[in-house]
Amino acid sequence: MTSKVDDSAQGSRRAFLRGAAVAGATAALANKAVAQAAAPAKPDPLITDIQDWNRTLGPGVDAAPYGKPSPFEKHVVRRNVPWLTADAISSINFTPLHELDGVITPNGVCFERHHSGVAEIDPAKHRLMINGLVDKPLIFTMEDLKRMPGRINRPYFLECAANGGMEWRGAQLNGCQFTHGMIHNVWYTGIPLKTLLDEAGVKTNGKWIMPEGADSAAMTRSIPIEKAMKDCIVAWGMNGEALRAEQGYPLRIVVPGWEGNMWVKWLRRIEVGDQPWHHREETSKYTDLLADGRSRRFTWIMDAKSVVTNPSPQAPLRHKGPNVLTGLAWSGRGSIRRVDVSVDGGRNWQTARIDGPVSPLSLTRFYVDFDWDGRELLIQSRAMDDTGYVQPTKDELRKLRGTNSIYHNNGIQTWLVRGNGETENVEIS
Ligand SMILES: Nc1nc2c(c(=O)[nH]1)N[C@H]1C(S)=C(S)[C@@H](COP(=O)(O)O)O[C@H]1N2
Ligand SMILES: [Mo]
Repeated sequence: MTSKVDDSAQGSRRAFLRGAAVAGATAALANKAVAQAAAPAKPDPLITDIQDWNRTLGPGVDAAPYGKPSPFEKHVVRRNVPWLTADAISSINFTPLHELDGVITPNGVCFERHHSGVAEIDPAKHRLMINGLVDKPLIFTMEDLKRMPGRINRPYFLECAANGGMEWRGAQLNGCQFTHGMIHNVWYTGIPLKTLLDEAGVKTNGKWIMPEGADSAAMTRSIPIEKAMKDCIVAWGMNGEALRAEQGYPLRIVVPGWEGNMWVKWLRRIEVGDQPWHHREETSKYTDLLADGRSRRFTWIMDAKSVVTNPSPQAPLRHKGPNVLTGLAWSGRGSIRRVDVSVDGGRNWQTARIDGPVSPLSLTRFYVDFDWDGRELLIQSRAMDDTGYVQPTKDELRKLRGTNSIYHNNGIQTWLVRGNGETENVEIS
């Protein structure tokens, strides 16, 4: 069920290909994939014989008061890259993008990033304080927040700024789970931050906010007041239920379209100030070191990006004939307007079919239906958002930013599909 690269990201094969070296991969995808994918009916014991599950009683409703995935779906799990973080507490794992479909990330497989592990907080003892440059400092209980008029629900992606960071200098990790899996897309339930700030009354010199976490990292970031007032949410719900502990239970701040680090979990305090605080996470970390030694700072917005999730190294092509290629696209600046796909390393492009909701600052699902004749493919996808921004190649990105950075890599990904269907992370130069 799983491929050989599925359980580990250790394989650090680097493959650099010249576009011209892949013979014959110039044809566009044949878009006539509705030919028969199933075998013609012939005697098959799995359809003619009665199976065990067909004749015995199964467990009743008391077996699982809170449901879990089928035991046959054990491979659909978050995974980590062993060499990436030194210990399990300051840690990161990755969403299994190649095992998912649609646009919503199920709560149990949302990637996690913790700087000092998961805080366990009794919601009855949790408080949110708003202080600093406000007329009236306030302290909210969880119950205060939950009964507040003006509650909203919104779907947003959260992408860590370091997503793809290991790929800045070349193709490295074999699987979109590892190259692109520091992202999840969730429906949040909560109260607009503006509602709380208005209740506290932000003073005219209040220009920045600083959310603070109740974990032992006490994560803090500076956010401009315009963003706080525009669309930030103080959220207690994800995908219809309470936040998972890993995602900040009982409360986190949602900062749509902006880098994941700012989405403080276990949110306990929001201070209003007249300037940014210049804390660790916006000075030594989450700044983009350029080739000349200068750093870009306050690079909050996640630019448009996409990835083909199937086929990909953990999900090789298994059959010739009709197939469906699929992937995800997103932009921190707005909605995805179009996704193009190439199978010949970027020489020819065709527009993918977008299916499902296209919601701003949220993942968008795309498909290309195609017939695979067994030839080698160099698969790429390129997202365009409604500001007209087009996802750059990795080389274009490196020309601007050099190779020192680990953050904000939104370059085009290439997968090499070999004749036997095995798929590898490569780069074309
Ligand atoms: N309190 C707190 N908030 C935090 C962090 C943390 O370590 N502590 N990590 C940040 C980082 S770097 C990211 S990318 C996101 C990850 O959110 P997730 O664990 O829901 O995927 O949370 C952010 N918020
Ligand atoms: Mo992050």
